[in-house]
Amino acid sequence: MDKHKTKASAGKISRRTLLGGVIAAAVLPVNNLFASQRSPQDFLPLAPEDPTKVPGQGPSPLGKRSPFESPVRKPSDISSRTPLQDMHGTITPSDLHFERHHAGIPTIDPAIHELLIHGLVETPIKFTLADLKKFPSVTRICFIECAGNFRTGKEEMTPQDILGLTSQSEWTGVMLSTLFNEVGIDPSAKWFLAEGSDAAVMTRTIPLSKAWDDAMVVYAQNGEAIRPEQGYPMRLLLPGFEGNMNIKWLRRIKLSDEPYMTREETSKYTYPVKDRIRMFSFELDARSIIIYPAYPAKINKGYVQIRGIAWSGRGKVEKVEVSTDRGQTWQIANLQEPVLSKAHTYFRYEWNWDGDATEILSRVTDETGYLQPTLQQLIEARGPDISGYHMNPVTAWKINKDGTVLFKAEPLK
Ligand SMILES: Nc1nc2c(c(=O)[nH]1)N[C@H]1C(S)=C(S)[C@@H](COP(=O)(O)O)O[C@H]1N2
Ligand SMILES: [Mo]
Repeated sequence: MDKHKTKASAGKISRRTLLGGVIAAAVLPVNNLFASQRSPQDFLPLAPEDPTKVPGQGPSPLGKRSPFESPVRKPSDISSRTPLQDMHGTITPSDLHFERHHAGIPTIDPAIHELLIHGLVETPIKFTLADLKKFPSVTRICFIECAGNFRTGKEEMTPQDILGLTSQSEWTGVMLSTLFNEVGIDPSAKWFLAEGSDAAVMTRTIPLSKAWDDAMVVYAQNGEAIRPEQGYPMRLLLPGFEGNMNIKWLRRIKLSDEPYMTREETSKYTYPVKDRIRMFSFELDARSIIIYPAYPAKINKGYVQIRGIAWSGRGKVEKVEVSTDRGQTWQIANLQEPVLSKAHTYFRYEWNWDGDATEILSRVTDETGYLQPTLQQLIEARGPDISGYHMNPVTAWKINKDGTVLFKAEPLK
């Protein structure tokens, strides 16, 4: 009796165990088949040895990255930085666009959001998102960059750490001039105030000339609605101007005959103004950075493709030069076409590394003839008033004999 019972329960247990095993195998056939390939600290799903033998995942409503790729922004409490070192082109994937905001990301219902344009106008008008979409739309590619985009201080810094507050998208919306023609601008108007609807209620005054030139109110980014981080449902886009002026979650524009000198314009915390004169232009100066090889990459003797991005807030990149001998001699890098105005431009330079320790650098000249300065030149030009804003120095990477790469972290003073 006892024996029989034991046999029966043993049988049951083994059937259940078998069943469990079958279910597990059905759910995770790839894992079970190739479990031996898994390295202990590797959390990636396992790839079959021969993908032609295992049917893949079917269609899904939303795509995602390969599990083997994980580019990420680097967040702090006030911003998150774009992984420039992972960019193989000039459009920043929308979910990797840097973000900088002063009071978090508001949740805005596009059905009730309105943009009011008033002040020195003939007819003040409130525009809903649907109203904006009725106007002729325009699409352009340009970068947005924070005027405080530069960090130095230690050798173990990536392009993301040094310069990750710049990103590029394809933006779609309405020319601001179209909206200004709609409301009718008073001839005495010279400036306009732009205000966001986040808890920071960010405001900046912008010269009216920018509206007649290339300013836009955009509602789409890289082919879809603008991301909440970038100002959903609408933001001001001022190609080439300080990121700070590109007001997100835009709710109000007020035309005036003089600048408002808002906190964002006057406080030392943001953009130093002396005797009501700004220390910097609204446009961001030309700059460039090598994104490969860069810390923490390791290179081998022989062929290395140096890659980087260059841009200017004043127009097109005219040329990028690369030095592989600590800045003694400079060679012309290849620019990826098309080179667009006020846009990140990809450059490449084919290098044959002889295995000796050296430093590699890039410098850009824009179409105005402006040449990217060295940190020393910036410090000399600005003197003791040097601040963290509009810092666009030539940056260098140190190549060690063992192929490791470190940032040449020059001190600011
Ligand atoms: N309403 C609003 N607009 C804003 C800000 C903000 O805090 N609130 N930050 C500004 C700053 S300092 C920068 S650099 C850019 C950053 O744009 P992004 O987050 O889309 O990259 O938005 C600007 N526009
Ligand atoms: Mo900024």
